[in-house]
Amino acid sequence: MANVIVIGAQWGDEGKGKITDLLSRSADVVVRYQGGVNAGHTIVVNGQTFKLHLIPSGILYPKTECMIGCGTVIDPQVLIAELDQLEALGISTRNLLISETAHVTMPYHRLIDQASEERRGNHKIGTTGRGIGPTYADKSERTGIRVLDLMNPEGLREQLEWTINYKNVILEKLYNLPLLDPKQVIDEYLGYAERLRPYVVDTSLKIYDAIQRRRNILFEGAQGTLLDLDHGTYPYVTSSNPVAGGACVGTGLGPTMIDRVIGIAKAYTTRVGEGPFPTEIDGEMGEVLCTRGAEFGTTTGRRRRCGWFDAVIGRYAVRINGMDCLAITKLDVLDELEEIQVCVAYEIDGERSEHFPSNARKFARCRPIYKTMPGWRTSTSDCRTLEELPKQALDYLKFLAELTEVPIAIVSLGASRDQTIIVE
Ligand code: 2SA
Ligand code: MG
Repeated sequence: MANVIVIGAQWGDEGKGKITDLLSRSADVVVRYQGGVNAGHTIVVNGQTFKLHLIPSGILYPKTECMIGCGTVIDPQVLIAELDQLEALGISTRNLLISETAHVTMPYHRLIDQASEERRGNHKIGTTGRGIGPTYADKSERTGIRVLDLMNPEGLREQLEWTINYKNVILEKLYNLPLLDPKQVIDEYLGYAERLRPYVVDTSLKIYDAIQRRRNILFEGAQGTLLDLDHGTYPYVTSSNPVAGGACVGTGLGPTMIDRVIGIAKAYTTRVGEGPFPTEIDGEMGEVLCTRGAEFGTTTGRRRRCGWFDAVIGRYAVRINGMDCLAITKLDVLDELEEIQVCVAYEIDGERSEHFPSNARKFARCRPIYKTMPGWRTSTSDCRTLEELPKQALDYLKFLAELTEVPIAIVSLGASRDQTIIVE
């Protein structure tokens, strides 16, 4: 197993939760390296559904250490609710560690995220409204509050007094919003600090230590490649780096210590929020995928836009992440279709291109060139080996592997752990 990064190869919601949960079985340590409570993983174990936003799903395994790395942003209120939820279900959170240098989402981040989206009107990003962008903006602007600041009550009082007065000017003058009461926010966050204190450490040191002890580490990406701040469909992206490279920066680990990168892609494509999406399906077929695939956000409940598999994006994700193999999820959602389209290339301004354009304006003009594949029209959800799959389904997978130029290592055919084919 060694040190593996799991990333989303599309626009998020590829089913990373289930695959990381599966791989967590052989991992000693599971680490989140970017994003915050905009992520949402749904895991079904023995018929029980868990929704986690910040805590790695590895927490469900009693011996797995789980870390929230320095590249994440932490909303303590949500994190504590997750801890409470797990503990209420009898799941120990003793193995959780939180980076002391991760940044903290504050009430003004959520307010500014929502207000700025409203202000953008037609230019809105379609964010999750969880304050993610403003938290990362403060990190870059160097006005952020870090976990280690929370752990120092005296310093925090002074720091927050200054910061909240500064943010109040923005809230009032720019967005016409009521002012925050510094004392109230300080008291609230001091309370959170005490609840979180036992978990806070230098996670980079812990990860390095685990590597020296030859532990298997799983780096769990949130969102997906096309939502990457640098490599995604900017400005319709999130404010962090979900790509594999982000795992090094977001944990404090050198690239020579990574052994393998696994990309997760749905057998079709979905996207939440605004921004171009060449293979998006309008009308009835989009509705069919949305309903059969239960395509609603874990975090916000928003309906996901649905489209066909896009191999141009697949190849791009393979390149940007240095991907070794793919896990294809939700193949069963296509079970009843008579025909399935796969985007093999784009037409851009009258010319055929096999490559994802880094220019976002160009990307918005891309028209998909499809190859039509026959459907299989039988249920695949009980298949446990490739041989058990209908021929058309196997051909479909082979075609995806050929187009993306990486082998398919895992096929997922439903939400539960056992609805999976591991390709030997
Ligand atoms: P943000 O809130 O600043 O990160 O939003 C910026 C863009 O990133 C997209 N985004 C996501 N897209 C898919 N899944 C995400 N996580 C949740 C989930 C989404 C949900 O796992 O289901 O519940 O709605 C996620 N997080 C961010 C977002 O839609 C914007 O396009
Ligand atoms: Mg998700």
